[in-house]
Amino acid sequence: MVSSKIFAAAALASIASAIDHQVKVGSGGNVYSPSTIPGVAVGDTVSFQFQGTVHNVVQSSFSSPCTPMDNGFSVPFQSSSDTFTVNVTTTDAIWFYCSYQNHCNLGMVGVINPGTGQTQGAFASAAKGATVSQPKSNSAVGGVLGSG
Ligand SMILES: [Cu+2]
Repeated sequence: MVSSKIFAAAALASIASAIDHQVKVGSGGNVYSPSTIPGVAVGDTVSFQFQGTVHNVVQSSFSSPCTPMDNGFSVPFQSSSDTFTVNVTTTDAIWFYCSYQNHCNLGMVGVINPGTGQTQGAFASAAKGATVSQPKSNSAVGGVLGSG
């Protein structure tokens, strides 16, 4: 029974220390604010908070900035004030973009846990001339879409 108590305490500690990193989507233009989210630990969440203008969030890769990543997260276009929450399960860089019209080309891209030499600015530069592709799913994938 001692070991199960230790396990329960460790589980509680990890829940208590998880941080929700909030990102505004389309606040003041075709941007994520912030567009670079460093220091996100495994077990933390990132909440993309839509602001009433049409945008979405689609996970991609550094090498293909405006193309959905296989098995990545995505959410359909939102024009409400809903929130899309993603659980972070890696400390590797997580790249994302908006697939509405040419927003990705305009620099509506972001990164969770950028790596050395792979910054949001470098990603945005690569995104300028990229073909913008849509996610395969018409529903939220890899995260939870909720109100508020
Ligand atoms: Cu957008």
